[in-house]
Parts: sequence; C-alpha cells; structure tokens
Amino acid sequence: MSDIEKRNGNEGPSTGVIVKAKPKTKKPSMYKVLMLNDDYTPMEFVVHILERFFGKSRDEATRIMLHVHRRGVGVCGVYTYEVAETKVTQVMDFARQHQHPLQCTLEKD
Ligand code: TYC
Repeated sequence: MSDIEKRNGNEGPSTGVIVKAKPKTKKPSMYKVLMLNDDYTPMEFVVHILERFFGKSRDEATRIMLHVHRRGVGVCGVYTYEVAETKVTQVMDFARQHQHPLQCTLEKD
C-alpha cells in the first residue's frame, strides 16, 4: 500500500494529497560585534571607527560610543560570522596601527 493510500484510509478513490517538500534552507546564525570601553582610546577615534567600518552616521556613531563609554560594552552591528569576524579584525588592526588599546569582539546573537 502506498503512503497516499494509507493516509487515505482505503476509503474511496485516492484524493492524491501532495505535500510540499520542506525547503531545506537555513537562516545563518548571526553574531554581534561588541566594542569594549577603555580609559585611553579617544572618543573621536571610536566615532570614526563606527562610521568607517560599521556604516553609522555621525549621530548614531556618537550615540553608540557614548553608550560604550558609560556602560562598558555596546553593539556595533549584527552580521553573519564571516562578516563579523572581518569587522573585528579591521577594528583591531586599525586601533593597533594608531596605538590605541581599543578592544572589539564578537558574540553569538
Ligand atoms: N572611555 C574613552 C575615553 O574616555 C572613550 C571610549 C569609548 C573608549 C568607547 C573606547 O569603546 C570605547 N576617552
């Protein structure tokens, strides 16, 4: 007996139920890029990083920088793993080039 006949309970003609195959696509896991506060990195440098690497407006960049300054940590953006990892590397390299101790990391969303 076919699956359709079983479902149909052997009563009358098969109604030919067709069940749509479930599309096997999965949304990728997302990762937050976090910025950490420190006592030495200039505020203007952090704002510049948020504009340059995270595409933030000056107002939004300033808001995020001040949040990190006051609260200790803040979210710069949420991305797929590879993009988040690239942002972290770009920020850390740029901070090191300018001899600032700014720290940036990623965390699963
Ligand atoms: N706390 C720094 C200062 O007073 C500014 C700062 C903000 C540093 C955010 C890092 O992620 C940071 N100059």
